[in-house]
Amino acid sequence: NGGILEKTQVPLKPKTIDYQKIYNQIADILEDNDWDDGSNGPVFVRLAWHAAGTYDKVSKTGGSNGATMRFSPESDHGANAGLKFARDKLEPIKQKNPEISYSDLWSLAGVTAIQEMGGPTIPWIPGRKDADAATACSPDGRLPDATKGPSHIRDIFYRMGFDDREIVALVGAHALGRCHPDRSGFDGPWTASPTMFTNSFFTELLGRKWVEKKWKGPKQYIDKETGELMMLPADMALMQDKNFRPWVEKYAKDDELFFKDFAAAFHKLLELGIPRTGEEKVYHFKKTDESS
Ligand code: ZEM
Repeated sequence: NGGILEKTQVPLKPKTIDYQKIYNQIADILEDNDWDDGSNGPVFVRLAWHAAGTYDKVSKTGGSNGATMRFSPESDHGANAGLKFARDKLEPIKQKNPEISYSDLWSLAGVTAIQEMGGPTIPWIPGRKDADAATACSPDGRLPDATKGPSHIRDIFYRMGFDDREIVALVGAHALGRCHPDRSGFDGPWTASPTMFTNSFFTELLGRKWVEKKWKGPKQYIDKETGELMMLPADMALMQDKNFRPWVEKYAKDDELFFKDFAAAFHKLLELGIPRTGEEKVYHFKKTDESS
């Protein structure tokens, strides 16, 4: 046929996005923070988690698809207090890379932060689509309440489809960051190295004596020795519950096991509610200190 193809027959090449490049750009702004222990990493992890942790496996609603936290009322849910800071920090990266959805960007920011702070490689799959209106917002009350105990924690995480082992692994992310009185009302970091992803949440939880903090704020614990570290009632529940506690002990002893379980559970969290065929390319990003 002379090799002539009608223009319309030329298959449209889907625009490929260089996600490693966007990962590197996020890595570049992680330390663009001169107050919060010097890192945006922890709040990026919290953003990715709160975007995804609204999933309900029965109604198949919620989850990171849609990036509905951009809209009121979800942006104003008490649990999401302070996350505007993280969304605004990521906005210049969205402007530079308009082809990535907000929902992919937020989940990628969580993965980048964990890896760059020394955590495990988290397999990541793109393809989340942004919702265009607030009608898709998740209802309030789907994220865990820090003042509550084991049965509440199980209600919340079983609704997403996690088991006890995965719950304990996920909360190990509290090695990172801190509580802010103007966000959650609680105060202080869980560990002495809040910008390093380690198993120290578990070693601190088991290794210190925790006493109730005497203050006007919400009930929380501080370590008796220095008073500088904290635990939420929900964190203490992991140590007190007979089915959670064995995992706390295992992760405190074995950081490799924790890294492996955390990577799998965090990947699963970011996939909740995303339509997949099973044919998608899975990305494993290079940490910036390995890519040069
Ligand atoms: Zn958190 N988390 N979280 N969490 N979280 C806070 C901060 C951070 C709970 C919770 O109430 C709170 C998971 C599970 C649970 C992070 C990651 C993950 C804060 C403090 C509270 C109150 C917010 C503030 O004041 O800034 C409860 C009750 C949980 C389950 C029982 C899971 C799962 C996470 C990720 C996998 C991170 C990284 C932070 C630190 C944020 C920052 O800005 O430093």
